[in-house]
Amino acid sequence: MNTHGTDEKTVESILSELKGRDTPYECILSSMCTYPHPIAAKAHRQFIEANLGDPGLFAGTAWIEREVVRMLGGLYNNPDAHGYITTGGTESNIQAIHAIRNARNMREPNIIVPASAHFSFDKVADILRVEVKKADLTHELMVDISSVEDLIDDNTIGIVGIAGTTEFGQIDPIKNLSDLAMASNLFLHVDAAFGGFVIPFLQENYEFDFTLPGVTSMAADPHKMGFSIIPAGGLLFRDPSYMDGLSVDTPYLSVTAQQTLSGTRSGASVAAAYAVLKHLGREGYERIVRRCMELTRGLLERVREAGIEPVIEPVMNVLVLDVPDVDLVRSKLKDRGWIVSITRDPYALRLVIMPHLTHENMNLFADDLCNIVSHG
Ligand code: 0PR
Repeated sequence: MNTHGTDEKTVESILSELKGRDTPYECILSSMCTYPHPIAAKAHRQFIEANLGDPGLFAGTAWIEREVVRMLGGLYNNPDAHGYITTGGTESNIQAIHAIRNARNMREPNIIVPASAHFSFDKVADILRVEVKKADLTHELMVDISSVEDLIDDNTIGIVGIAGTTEFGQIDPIKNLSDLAMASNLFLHVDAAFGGFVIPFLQENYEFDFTLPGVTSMAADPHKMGFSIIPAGGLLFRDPSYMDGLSVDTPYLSVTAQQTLSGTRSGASVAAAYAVLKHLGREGYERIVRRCMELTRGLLERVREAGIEPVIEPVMNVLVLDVPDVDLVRSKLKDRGWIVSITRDPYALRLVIMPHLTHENMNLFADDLCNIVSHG
């Protein structure tokens, strides 16, 4: 650290120079995050100092968090859901399995996740010392129920379904997983970190939430398609007993127990999530999702004309394309300013069509992609 302070103007100019090195979202087709809604940014600024680690000091912010949990519970058909706003899908997944593990108290517990599960479940295995078994996928890239069934043994405490897989945007058969969980007396966690703010607003209906009696917890992130500010993840449990199992005593705080992973945590993120949920309402999110789906389908139509096919018909705003020589195409797209991603199995080009993308830049992108694939 420098001995003497630096004047404000200089600090600001250093920051602007560094900000200029970041990639603007308009070129990014690889991310599940986006520019936050302006109302979220305003609320964030307003609550910048609020610490939900000591909620008795911030009664208004603590009320907001309960209200966001209530709104999410309503969205996922369980007005009695309990939970809190985490730092994102990773923390939600860790805490969901943490709660399940504590509830079952077994010596060598295991859970079963789809092979398509996000890498946060590898962190779950490492941190919680729960074995994470990976179930096979069908050729539609959904979890294969019979593979999940085969993996269940006496030490299995829970299973996981993904509603909106990271790589393909596919939705696992959550209804079948719920039936299986009920029949086998297992917990079922639904990772809807991405899909939670897409699926309820699609024209098609998918059963993926607390309507299904086997679903015991869910992750759904405001900082992805929720249009809010990083970090903000939603973690919901069917009832309060799961949160109780995460409790530690905090005798000298304004509350005497804490169930969260972090101690000090951002009230600003929670206020931002509240502001954007309240402001957009279901109709607002429907509009955003409809637009992302139109862009996704429009792009698919364009690339199909050039003979490029998707690996699966897109279910949500994630489009995975089967192109020859994925790495070369990816690097040539990068030369033209586009950042795209890949999937592992099959190895293909992955595009996430987030709200920051427009018809104009999708057209430019389609021109570049078709051109690269046709002419190299
Ligand atoms: N569950 C699912 C289904 C996810 O897709 C993700 C992240 C997580 C859990 C973990 O969420 P957090 O990253 O909030 O802890 N999915 C994206 C991914 O790993 C996250 C992401 C976002 C990556 C923006 C890159 C990026 O630029 O691909």
